[in-house]
Amino acid sequence: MKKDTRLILAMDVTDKDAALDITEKTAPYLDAVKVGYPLVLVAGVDIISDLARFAPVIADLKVADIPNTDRLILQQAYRAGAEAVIVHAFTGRDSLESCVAEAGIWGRDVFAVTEMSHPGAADFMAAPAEDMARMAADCGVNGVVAPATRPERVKQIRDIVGDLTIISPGVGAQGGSAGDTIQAGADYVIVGRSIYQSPDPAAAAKQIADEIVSVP
Ligand code: NUP
Repeated sequence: MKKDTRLILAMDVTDKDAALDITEKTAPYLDAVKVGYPLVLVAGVDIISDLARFAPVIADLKVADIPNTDRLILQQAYRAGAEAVIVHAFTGRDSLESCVAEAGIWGRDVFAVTEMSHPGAADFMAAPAEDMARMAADCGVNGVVAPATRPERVKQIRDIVGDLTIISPGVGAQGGSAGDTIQAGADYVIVGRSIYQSPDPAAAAKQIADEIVSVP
């Protein structure tokens, strides 16, 4: 994945034509586009290759199953053209190792979620997040997903994962700031609603990309 604008669009629009249109218009400001269940369930898995015409695709499937099922899911995502797949770390080492092995076969990436960005993540995920980040790094994932809503956690997770890639959702609609998140050590921010719900998504994406560039 190139590291140019450091902006990843979360494409959760549930109308296929609108999703493709917005992705095309914002593509000059993106390093990747992330697609998850809302759009895949509407448009089918082929939406991955459709979006890949505009930017590398991260399949946010938050894979969380036994090792064999995880492997089968990742296979389908990579076969469809995903550059990377997001998986959950909480399922443990064997599941994560299975994902890393499958990614290796395809020469693609896998990112592990260690702590989510919404308030409810504090209920169960925050306490073991550092252990999960350590394990994920140890398993050989390419990177982790860390919350832009808590830049101090991004900083702590950066200390744990060293130079692995950190991608951070939670900017804009969830209250996080792109600049603060990049400053805290994230490589990329993931932004959805603040871009795709804007009357001018390209201008919104450009504004965030400009904010990122201006981080010292
Ligand atoms: O911890 C996470 N928080 C989060 O928001 C992990 C995620 N993968 N996401 C996803 O990022 C979420 O599912 C959505 O696709 C995107 C954020 O979108 P928005 O809040 O900017 O609209």
